[in-house]
Amino acid sequence: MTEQWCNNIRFETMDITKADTECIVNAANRSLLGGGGVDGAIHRAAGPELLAECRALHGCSTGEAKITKGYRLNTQYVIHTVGPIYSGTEKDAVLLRDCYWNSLETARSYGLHSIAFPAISTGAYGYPLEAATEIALKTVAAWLKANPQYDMEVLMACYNHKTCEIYKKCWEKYRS
Ligand code: AR6
Repeated sequence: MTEQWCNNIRFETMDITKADTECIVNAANRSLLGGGGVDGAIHRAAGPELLAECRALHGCSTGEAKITKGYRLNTQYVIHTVGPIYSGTEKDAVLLRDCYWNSLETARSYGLHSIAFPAISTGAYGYPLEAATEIALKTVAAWLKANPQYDMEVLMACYNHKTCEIYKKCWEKYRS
């Protein structure tokens, strides 16, 4: 680990719809037509134009990412990714890793330099928070390390204090 990518990642207890990053990531479902949790909050805040653009995307496979504009959000773009529904198999971790990696790749392909993530799959999809956090942080760190020439700031938008504490604890463990 180098200082470089340590400085590019931060954690905040916040509602991701208030993030001021160039793009935010939505923990969507495969239809991309909205839902509850963070998906519902993003669609409510962005307004109906977001759903209209999502309709034209014809869904998204688990682990993949698709981008739309941000409409009434502060952010320019929303990257929609679909986390795995937790099943307790090894495939879960691979698919969750793909969500983070492919979202970062999408952001880079649009020339974006800041991104906010929610804790993908840890709500309705039932992924245990500690295990999901470890994958999130390791994947983001690996991506930043693999792209040293590309400036990317990553915000982990933790919906509540407990989530934020788990992220910070996991980060400290990973750093040492
Ligand atoms: N800002 C940041 N984090 C949030 C917010 C918010 N406004 N709201 C919830 N969270 P979930 P999933 C956290 O269920 O598990 C939807 O119906 C929440 O505390 O939103 O990937 C989709 O349409 C949790 O830690 O997403 C899918 O059908 C995390 O976001 C399904 O849920 C993810 O919880 C996706 O399930």
